[in-house]
Amino acid sequence: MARKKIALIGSGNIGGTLAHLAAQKELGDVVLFDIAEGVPQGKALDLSQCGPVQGFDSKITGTNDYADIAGADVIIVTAGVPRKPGMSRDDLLGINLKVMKQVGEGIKQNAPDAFVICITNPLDAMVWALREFSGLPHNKIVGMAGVLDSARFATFLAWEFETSVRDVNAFVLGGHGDTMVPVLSYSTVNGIPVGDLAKIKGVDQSRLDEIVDRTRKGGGEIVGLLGTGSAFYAPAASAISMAEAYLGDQKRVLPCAAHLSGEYGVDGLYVGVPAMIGAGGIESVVEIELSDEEKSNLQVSIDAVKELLEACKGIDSSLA
Ligand code: A3D
Repeated sequence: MARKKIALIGSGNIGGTLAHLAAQKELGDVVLFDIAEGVPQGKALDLSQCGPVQGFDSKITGTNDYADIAGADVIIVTAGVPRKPGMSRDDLLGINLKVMKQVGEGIKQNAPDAFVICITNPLDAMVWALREFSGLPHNKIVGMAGVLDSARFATFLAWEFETSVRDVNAFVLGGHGDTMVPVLSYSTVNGIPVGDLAKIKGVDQSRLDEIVDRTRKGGGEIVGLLGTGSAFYAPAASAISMAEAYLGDQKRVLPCAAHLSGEYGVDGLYVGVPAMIGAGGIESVVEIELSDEEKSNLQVSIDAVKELLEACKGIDSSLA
């Protein structure tokens, strides 16, 4: 059987880490793409030289030509620019929207059968725009945010309860950003609801609220510490778990920005919800019962996503 092909559009911090993880796990051969000349080629060469040390045979190449992504099974998109001081949200939206247009056309022409995972921010709008520009079926394009946000939530809960992260199942819904909805009612430690464990361990509600708040601001905390750039190790690991779910037909239920057509009362938007990923891409969206408070928090998040889409339509009339 031929090796799988993983194309990474954007060879920056996340792109490089994705390439390393994909090669280490031998998910397939890896193509790093970027508009910056030399960067994907240099990273590919460096990463290829990990092979003899780490014992992997994945072939890693770098390119500035979309033709080289032809036949990719999975594409992970991180192309774009981060928000810089003085740049408004709309400025960033305008720049990354143009990037999504180029990337969408590149995918449409060269790898229309791929499963595409978008990471570029603002995530919920960019994944929607990428779908519009590429014309791929909705089930073949998904946004990565929920796996990362849930991992952050799980990390903080494990630290609080002094338990292994492996036993924590934490749940985050909604858009990526301050409006995300960490759902305590579906978060457990080896099946024990977090609320029950908190009572046993004497952790009060205000402490749980602090953990929820830290999760919401998890990306910003890292940006503040790094001084330049944003998180990349955990975002890359999260996207790789989604790629593995697709390539291995694992039928994993993962929180991700999936296209909704009626689920959760939403039509035509990408919103962070639990979805099953298997060989068919996003095979189904799982609609869970939410409390009134969780529902209204999710609605705030959905409204924020809607606002972003309206801004996109104002910038690029072909999306209206
Ligand atoms: P960075 O290291 O700046 O890499 C971005 C790469 O994109 C650079 O190498 C650029 O040269 C390249 N690029 C720019 N324009 C184009 C283009 N038109 N075509 C192809 N490549 C291009 O950033 P990063 O890797 O740290 O982050 C990438 C994106 O992920 C950013 O938008 C971040 O905001 C976003 N991000 C999202 C999450 C989520 O959880 C959703 C988490 C962390 C980062």
